[in-house]
Amino acid sequence: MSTPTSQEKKFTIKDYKTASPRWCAGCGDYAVLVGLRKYLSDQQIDPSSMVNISGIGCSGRMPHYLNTFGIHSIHGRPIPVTLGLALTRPDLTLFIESGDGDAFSIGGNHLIHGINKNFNTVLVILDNQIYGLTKSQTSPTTKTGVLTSSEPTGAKMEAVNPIRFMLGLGASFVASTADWLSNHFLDILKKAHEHPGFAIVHVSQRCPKYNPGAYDYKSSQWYTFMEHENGVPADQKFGPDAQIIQHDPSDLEKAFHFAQEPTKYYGLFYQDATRACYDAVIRDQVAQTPQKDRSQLLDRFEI
Ligand SMILES: Cc1ncc(C[n+]2csc(CCOP(=O)(O)OP(=O)(O)O)c2C)c(N)n1
Ligand code: SF4
Ligand SMILES: [Mg+2]
Repeated sequence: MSTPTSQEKKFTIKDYKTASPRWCAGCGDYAVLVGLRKYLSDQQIDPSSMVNISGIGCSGRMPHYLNTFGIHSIHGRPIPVTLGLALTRPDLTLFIESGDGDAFSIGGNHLIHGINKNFNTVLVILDNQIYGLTKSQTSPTTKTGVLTSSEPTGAKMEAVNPIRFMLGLGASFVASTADWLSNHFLDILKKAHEHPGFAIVHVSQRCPKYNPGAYDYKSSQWYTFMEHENGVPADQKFGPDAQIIQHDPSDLEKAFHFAQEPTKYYGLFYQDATRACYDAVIRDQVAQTPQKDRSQLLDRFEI
């Protein structure tokens, strides 16, 4: 996918804008929204050929602020809603915006099957390590000891490791970035969009209102960029201060290794672009089954 020059651009960032967002001041969701609008304009995605699908949460408001088609669906359910679209409308660009609660709590079941079916979409998970919209309950990624409204004496359990979890489920694409790494976010999004299958972009997202200590976005000592010729470069703005290592995204064992380290890694953990995609498989099957034979497919079953 080559990026159009400014003379070739039909859609400007303004074309992707709608209502003014209603997030708290300093919320990382703003940066993600700006990044998404910039990406769509960079790639000249026709707003009428795109659907943004979300669940419920502060993150779930994202489709309201993008001038594309959008579905603000049910808590935890953006993945099955998107699968329906992927099966029937392969001509559309489908992006999902989900939260840590939406993706790993109530939507955890659907995440298993989205990953397993490997259908074509980009899933952006905005992880602020808290339930933001419902005012500060512990989420699966809340760190031990953080004071939340459901555990006012501090979260008791060890947080779910989202990268390890998704690699363990067999995801064909897992990348990690942060809302304040604007260039890196765009590079990761492009790589995810080019991926044939279920591409997961995990975003460290600031929630100054209910989880201000989750990410120290002012320093870069605690994270490391993973670079590779088949991955994405470190963010140039932060690269000089941050650690950078080489990681081949085809190496699943190393991906697990980095996912488990206490250091936070940003970059492409893993990609396998050779796997079958459920939506394409089903469409092929339908195309190869003559209309007259379709009604007989169930004849061998006693139902
Ligand atoms: C079926 C159902 N259960 C619970 C809720 C209440 N609820 C709304 S958003 C939310 C958590 C959202 O957390 P997260 O996905 O992390 O999003 P954030 O607000 O942090 O972006 C919950 C529990 C709901 N709306 N629907
Ligand atoms: S509660 Fe947190 S995630 Fe929600 S809008 Fe406010 S800062 Fe953003
Ligand atoms: Mg959250």
